[in-house]
Amino acid sequence: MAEKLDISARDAAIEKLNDWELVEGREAIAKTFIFADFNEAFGFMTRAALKAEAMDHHPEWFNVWNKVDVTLSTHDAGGLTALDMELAAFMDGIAA
Ligand code: H2B
Repeated sequence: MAEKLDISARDAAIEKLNDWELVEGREAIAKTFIFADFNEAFGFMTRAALKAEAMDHHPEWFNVWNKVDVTLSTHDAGGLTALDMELAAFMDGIAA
């Protein structure tokens, strides 16, 4: 099972990401992705879903038209792990 990152490793990993923020009140990171339209937003979600399934690590997310709110946390570990950072970096890469 993935190990929870300690605070300094967690903060260093978040720094390397593009605009992800710690969620208040729980150990998770979140980001809102805005796309040109639903087609682009859903394309992003489709690519991210395939990656998530391959990793067996799944996002919490909410989509309205061109907007995708994503929250990442490792439920099994009760906090943030390298898996969250890997999936966040992947999402940054495909949204760029
Ligand atoms: N996704 C996330 N974000 N955290 C988990 O702990 C997790 C997951 N665990 N996807 C996986 C599935 C686990 O429930 C299955 C049984 O491997």
